[in-house]
Amino acid sequence: MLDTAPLVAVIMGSKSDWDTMRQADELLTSFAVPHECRVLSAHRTPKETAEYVTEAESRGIEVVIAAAGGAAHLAGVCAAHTLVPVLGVPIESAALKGLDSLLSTVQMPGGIPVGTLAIGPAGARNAALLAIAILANKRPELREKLRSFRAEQGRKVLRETLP
Ligand code: RP5
Repeated sequence: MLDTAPLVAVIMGSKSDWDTMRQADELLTSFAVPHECRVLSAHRTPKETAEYVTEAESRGIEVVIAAAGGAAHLAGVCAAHTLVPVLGVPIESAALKGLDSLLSTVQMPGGIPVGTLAIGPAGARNAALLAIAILANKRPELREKLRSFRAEQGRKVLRETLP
């Protein structure tokens, strides 16, 4: 985590989500995007979650990434309390492999949007990249880093050899 006011808030419903969400943390760190990560639950800490998200914009947060598994209402609850874009990451649950989390996160009734990413680690990585892309709209240096990231990713694919 970087020592400046955070632009991105990464929150997750349980510490058990960290194995997945550390991938978002690592990507944001590699792009030098100031961010903070913490556990907040829509059902276990409803008051603190509402307070945190309500205050996010005034603290300078520009994107909220919210990850949860099972009856994953965290991202929707966050979106209800802020105008800042909320990106939802459905955590892969043990019982239903994250299909429950996906549907709970993606099926927001019209009016309160959540930008939902893929289930699990791919969703965590893409949430970070999408947050970076949102920030990059107004930050040319970040846009250049994103361009380099994509170029290097492509070069890596082209370097692949098969047995
Ligand atoms: C959700 O319940 C969390 O986001 C987590 O994915 C799931 C299980 O939580 P734990 O029982 O592992 O704390 O709230």
